[in-house]
Amino acid sequence: MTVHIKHAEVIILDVPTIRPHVLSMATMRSQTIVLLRLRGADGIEGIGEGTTIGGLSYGPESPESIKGALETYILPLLENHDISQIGKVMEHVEHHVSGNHIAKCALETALFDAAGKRLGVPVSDLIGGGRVRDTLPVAWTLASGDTSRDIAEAEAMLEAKRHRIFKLKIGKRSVRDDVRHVATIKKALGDSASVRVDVNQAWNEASADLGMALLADAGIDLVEQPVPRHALPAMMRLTARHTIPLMADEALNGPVSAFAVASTAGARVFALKIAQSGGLQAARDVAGIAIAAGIGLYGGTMLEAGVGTAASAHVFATLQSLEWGTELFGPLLLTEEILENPLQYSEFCLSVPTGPGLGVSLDERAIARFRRNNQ
Ligand code: MUC
Ligand code: MG
Repeated sequence: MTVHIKHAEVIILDVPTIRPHVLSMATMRSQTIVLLRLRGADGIEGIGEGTTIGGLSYGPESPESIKGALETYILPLLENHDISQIGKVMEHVEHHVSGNHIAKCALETALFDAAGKRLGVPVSDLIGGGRVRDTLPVAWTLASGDTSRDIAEAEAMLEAKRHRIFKLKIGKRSVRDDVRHVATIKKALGDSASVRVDVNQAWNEASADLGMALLADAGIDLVEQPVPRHALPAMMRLTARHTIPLMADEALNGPVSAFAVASTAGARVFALKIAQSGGLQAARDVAGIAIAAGIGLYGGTMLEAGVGTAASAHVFATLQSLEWGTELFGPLLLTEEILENPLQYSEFCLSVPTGPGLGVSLDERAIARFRRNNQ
């Protein structure tokens, strides 16, 4: 059956965070979520999310550009197309729109959600060979900007059995000050937790050399994107010089960049993100390159709310190897839930939803409450 679009709407929500989230390039006090609601002529609605971090400070797309790209360029391309044919639609969009990976991810998520609902199966059944796991280990980011507050937060998470992997955001202070902060936290938590850092591109190669050596001595397990995204030669040299694994994040923007990093041995681990990759299928292609190259996988986030988090979970559930776990905690950083039934976190893991499509539905009252004025 051919399905045409009946109605499409792009909504921007601003939802406060439970505490300031301090990254090297921005301090978040709220998260801006872009939702796409796509209704077909068969009455089935697919929902997608395209979310970034810190306005334009993380990457080249902003919430406003994601909304604009969808409304002005991408959605008009779908007119007269059969939106149940996800591969064909995405190929058509790719042909006419370059870049804009987060906007494309929002679209593909909505198409997969609708397709799953139409077929009565979860999105994970439509990707790769289907799911190989029902739960995903979830890390928590300690980024309050204060060492003792971070330790108290981590201890509470361990006690509640919510997280035992902690990612620390560094790169704002001097390398030695940052390492002191990280080492103090690792010492307090001991072997009960895996402690990792994300530098969000803040170091040059010399700082990264110093930082990685000191972090390895402090018992840290992983260093994420220490140098700028385009510094592939530096990533290659750092990976070769240090036993502490370097994880690529911002350097990965879909399969072509993943191949560039893999073929230059620029990382030992990939942070896999559906938004940064340009969609669910592209993320799976990035994972395929990592697996072929012997690179470890970690399920990353753009701190999406429930929709994007569920979409990521469906993809990550299909991966045979996910040895570094995931960081799908986005909804837990927000003061309010936007789903009717929140995603379930227990025993240090997220349960991958089992209902048709993404297996989530929006809480309309929350959407009305957090919707940006005039959007
Ligand atoms: C990033 O750079 O990985 C993921 C977790 C978090 O706290 O920030 C993000 C973005
Ligand atoms: Mg990162």
